[in-house]
Amino acid sequence: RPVADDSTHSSSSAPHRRLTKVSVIGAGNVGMAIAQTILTQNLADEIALVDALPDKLRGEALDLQHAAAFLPRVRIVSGTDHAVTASSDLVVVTAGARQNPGEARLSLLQRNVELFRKIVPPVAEHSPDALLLVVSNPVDVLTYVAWKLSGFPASRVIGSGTNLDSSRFRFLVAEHLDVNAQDVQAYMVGEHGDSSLAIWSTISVAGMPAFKSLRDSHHSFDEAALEGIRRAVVGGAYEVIGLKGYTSWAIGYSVASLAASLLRDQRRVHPVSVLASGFHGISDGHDVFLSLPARLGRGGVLGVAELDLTEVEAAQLRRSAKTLWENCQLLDL
Ligand code: 6V0
Repeated sequence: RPVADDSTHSSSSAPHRRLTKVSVIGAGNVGMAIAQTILTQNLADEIALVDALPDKLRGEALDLQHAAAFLPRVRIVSGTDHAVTASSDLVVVTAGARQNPGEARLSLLQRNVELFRKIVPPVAEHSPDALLLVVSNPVDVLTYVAWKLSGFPASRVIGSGTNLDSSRFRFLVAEHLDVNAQDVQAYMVGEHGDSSLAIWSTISVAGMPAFKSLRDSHHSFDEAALEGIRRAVVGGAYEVIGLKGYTSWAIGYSVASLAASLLRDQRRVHPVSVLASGFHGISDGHDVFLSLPARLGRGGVLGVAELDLTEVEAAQLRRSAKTLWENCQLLDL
């Protein structure tokens, strides 16, 4: 791929912009929503798709290519071999085994570990400088697995974590207050899913800390409303899966927003799954990944913000970290 030239060029040999390549592993509902959002937001010059099912993969790739007349010029390649991902800047992993009826969570997890064993080492070998973004569930444990299997520094291995939960949180707070969700700051942190933590003190609207004044002045912003919002955030994914069978659009936009911050060095803060040992009293010896607000740029995780948590919130975070760490210890890695 062309690399930016030095400054000695003439006008007839203008330097090429370095091309950006994003690979998506797993061309299922989630992988394709991510690919199409990245495509329409013009975040990549080349998109590589990998799946284990060759016909479905070729169908998805062709379907996207047929939209070429309506989109920025993007090269779309696909293959069952990870060689198509070579020299990626960002690799998004969405491949995952589905839970069999009656199957224990740990057994599903171990099957996904076996899947990651086939995916992560070749991906890391083909793109040794890439950023690795894990979306497959359980995302926090699988981000740890991807970190171990890739040999990458922790700053380049990120789980999509509670970025999506936080977006649902912002949407529900915005609905409640009748404002635009883009003006609402509100973080969910911790484990993605059932035990994720809503940090009420982080709510601000248009930069104004909102929680205390809302509680003082807004009679409908009481305990019941808070619990209703938290439960709606946590139950959001189950509701969508119950209604349409899977979730796709929101995770597509959520991951595209992470891709934009990473690839364009935006240094925006996102709640994503990062190596959390040492934060909020999480034991230094426990290498767990869970979501904390992290500043993302071209180098990956550039910094992690220390939240001003209450003791109850910090204790909840440590409990999640302990459970995640125990799960990681049970894995045959
Ligand atoms: P899906 O539609 O079953 O897609 C999974 C795809 O992975 C399929 O096309 C498979 O063929 C493919 N696949 C299986 N094995 C391999 C392999 N070895 N190499 C390459 N591809 C392979 O599932 P869906 O797209 O709905 O979900 C994917 C994953 O994302 C699941 O683990 C979900 O639980 C997870 N999600 C995570 C979210 C988050 O916020 N982190 C949100 C939504 C879904």
